[in-house]
Amino acid sequence: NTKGFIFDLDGVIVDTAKYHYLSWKQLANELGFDITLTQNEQLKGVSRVRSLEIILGWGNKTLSEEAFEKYMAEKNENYLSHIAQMDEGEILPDVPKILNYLQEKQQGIALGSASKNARTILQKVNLFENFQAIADGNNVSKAKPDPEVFLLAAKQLNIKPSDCIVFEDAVAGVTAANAAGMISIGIGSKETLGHADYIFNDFTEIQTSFIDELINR
Ligand code: G16
Ligand code: MG
Repeated sequence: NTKGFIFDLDGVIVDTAKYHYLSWKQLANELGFDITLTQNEQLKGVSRVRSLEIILGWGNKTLSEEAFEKYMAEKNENYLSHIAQMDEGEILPDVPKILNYLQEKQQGIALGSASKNARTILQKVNLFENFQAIADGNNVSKAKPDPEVFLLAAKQLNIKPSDCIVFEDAVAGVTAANAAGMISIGIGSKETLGHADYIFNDFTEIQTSFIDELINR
């Protein structure tokens, strides 16, 4: 019995949301306004382009196409300076335990992330070798909540979507997994991820017996 287990990156494997936040906040400050942590929730799982559009809306700013590109590049440069400092210590609790268990059970393991920096981050935290397939912001044209990134991950694994399980922390990501016809597992709070098939606060709450159930269903 082989299932495809697809992991989102930011908020599921590592907490890079805090670095995205610092970089977007700096950019907003340059433009003369601020971003709150509550607002930041709405940027989770959202593409870089869409994030800047949303932020400009909050600040009531419009930019020329040229300036928009410049700010996107600047934000990414700033973000990459944080990423450069990352190591294995930033992997979220019990993620390696679950990845190792899935490998032991010979299951398909893929990444399904909106980030264009996904490969770099996996390498920094030394998890690159754990993934058989990587679908990220470089391979898709439609961002979550569109299911494209997860359908691509399933295709790369050569496992049909209905045999795939997605771990997601973002509202848009759970919606995307559901739209792909996959089992969605929300990592976070019941308040925000109520549309997921299962919800856990983090991987420490996920028992291997639950993984077995998913494999055998
Ligand atoms: C992540 C983050 C988003 C970020 C997006 C694009 O998605 O959650 O906040 O805007 O990637 O990242 P980048 O600017 O590195 O291309 P995910 O899908 O891994 O949660
Ligand atoms: Mg995420």
